[in-house]
Amino acid sequence: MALTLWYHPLSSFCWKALIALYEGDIAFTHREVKLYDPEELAAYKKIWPMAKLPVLTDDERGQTVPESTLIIEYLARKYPSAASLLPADPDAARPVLIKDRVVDNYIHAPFFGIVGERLRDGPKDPFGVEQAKAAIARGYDAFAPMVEGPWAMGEAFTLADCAAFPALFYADYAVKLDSWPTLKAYVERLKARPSVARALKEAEPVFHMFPLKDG
Ligand SMILES: N[C@@H](CCC(=O)N[C@@H](CS)C(=O)NCC(=O)O)C(=O)O
Repeated sequence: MALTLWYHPLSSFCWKALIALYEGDIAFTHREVKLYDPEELAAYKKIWPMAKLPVLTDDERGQTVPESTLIIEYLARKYPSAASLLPADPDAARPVLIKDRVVDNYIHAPFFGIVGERLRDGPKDPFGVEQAKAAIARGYDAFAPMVEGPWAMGEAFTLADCAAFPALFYADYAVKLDSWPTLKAYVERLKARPSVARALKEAEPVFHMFPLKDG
């Protein structure tokens, strides 16, 4: 098979890429990477020196594509079944990319700060965690009015939705979405989407490893 997704089933950014692959019904090989295994980490760094998941490799075209947003852009450009995830016209693509950036930079990134603090062996940083929670709340405030219809762009399911689901699903463990009812309802709609439900189902066997699962 030409495409391989280097991933981990618990990884939120990998869910983003998986949702896009499932949306486009694109055949690929799952290649799980355990970054906590020194040997796997060393081998993976040869593929992507930043050692972040996911990466998509395309053996037929000789391409290595890191970064979840770029992976989805690649799928949208190369696979007609995924084309609607990111419009070809740059002016039409820009609002999708803006929403993707808002979610990744202002919700997903501060959430990762909280996970990092929880996993760290060194001194704890409750002030940093509170700051990250406040940043997530500001991200929710900014993103909520950007959800235009059933999906972020209205009727079309796009890259912005692929990005939003993992960010909102996981951030909800740090800052409950209850005070943002439109986002909460959006997450429920996303959960019912077959591509999202499939990524969630695949994560079930490893979800016990998620450090914030019990609050
Ligand atoms: N900007 C990257 C972020 C990727 C990322 O942070 N992935 C996490 C997993 S969800 C990771 O690989 N973490 C491992 C580490 O930081 O050591 C993307 O969009 O793909």
